[in-house]
Amino acid sequence: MKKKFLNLGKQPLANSFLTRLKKNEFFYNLSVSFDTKNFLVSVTNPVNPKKQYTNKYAHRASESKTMREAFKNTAKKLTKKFSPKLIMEIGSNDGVFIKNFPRKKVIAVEPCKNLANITKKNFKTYPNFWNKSLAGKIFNKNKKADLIFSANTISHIPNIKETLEAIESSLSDRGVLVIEDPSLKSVIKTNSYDQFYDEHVYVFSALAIFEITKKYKLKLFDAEELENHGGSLRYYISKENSKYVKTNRLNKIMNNEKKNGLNKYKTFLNFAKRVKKSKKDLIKLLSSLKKKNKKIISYGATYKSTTVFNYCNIGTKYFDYVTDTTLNKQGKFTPGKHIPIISPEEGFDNSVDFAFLGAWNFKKEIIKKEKKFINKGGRFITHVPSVKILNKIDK
Ligand code: JHZ
Repeated sequence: MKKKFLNLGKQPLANSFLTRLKKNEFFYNLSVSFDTKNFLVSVTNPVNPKKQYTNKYAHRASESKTMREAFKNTAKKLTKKFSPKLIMEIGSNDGVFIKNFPRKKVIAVEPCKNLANITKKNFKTYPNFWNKSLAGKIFNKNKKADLIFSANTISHIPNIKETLEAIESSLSDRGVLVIEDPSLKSVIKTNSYDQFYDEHVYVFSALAIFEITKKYKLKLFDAEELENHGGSLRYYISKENSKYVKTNRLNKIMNNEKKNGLNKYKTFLNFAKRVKKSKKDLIKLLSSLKKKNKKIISYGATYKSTTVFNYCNIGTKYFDYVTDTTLNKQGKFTPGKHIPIISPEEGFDNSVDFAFLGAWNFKKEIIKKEKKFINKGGRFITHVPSVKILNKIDK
């Protein structure tokens, strides 16, 4: 049974960066539920994917050095581990993962046409949503995938039943599905409620993935904790009759999730209380800095920030602007709260006193890069795991 535990209010689409301010912006009600039967945590009423994954999709996975390196290492590791002859990526974005493989071995699936256009120059790319009909078009009896990879995508597809059925029918007998998504344990532990937005239909745990894959002739046999995006899990899934057996590493992760109460509704109710406190604390801190006439900006026009800004109702009253390195976000306005987005070259200068870490998941990379700002007395603000001004030596 699905039980609601968190209400994040009226939200725009996290990706709907505006070129000009329009009156009829789309909003939906963002609430999050826990399924007591299969432990799945999901957005209660998901938005239609056709509204989200358009030819104007903003996120470029290649934008951070951290992720470019992470995908390169993952490609190496999976090649060594599974020697795949045919690889498919679901949600290939700008090709940051597949570019590490010989082009003949790769099939890319990417519904956002602007992104599919990037990879189609070098890789067989299907500019479609992943579903059974597409799986039938790509694969047949003699052609199956040995490796299906999907990072930060399976959690984005509302119809998990069809997604997994289509994957099961596309895997070779020795084939492995490897997926990566932000981990529920990290979200709960670090109070990063901004991992909930329209695209993050699910925030998975190993407990939930174990239950759900079982239903569709698949088997979760291993998992691995990752630092990506503030704490993610990589899941290794095979056909139910494969040679793979459940690893100790997976058992440990699942036991640890139970210890952290990820199978109990009460855990999520407590989390919701902490989220309310985080909102209060952030408004209090920003207000006090504004009273002292400090200039505050936000660093990284993330989708996550859309949740924070709209849930906390904070906009241009506090932030002069947001800086972001992504070209197609610059010159636009943030969804819902309409804060202007400009390039760091233009906006991250000596006039800035405080920068809110919208991209807190790249805190290490950013702090390393912005030493000059910190040495000159500038300070970063974060809300993860709790609202605070980072001191000079915070890492
Ligand atoms: P980023 C997106 O989430 C959306 P977001 C998506 N739904 C998802 O699941 C995750 O990615 C994986 C900028 N930046 O991707 C670049 C700087 O400006 O971590 C990006 O716009 N300077 C697919 O949007 C943003 O920050 C920098 O130095 O919540 C990071 O966005 C760095 C490192 C980044 O999260």
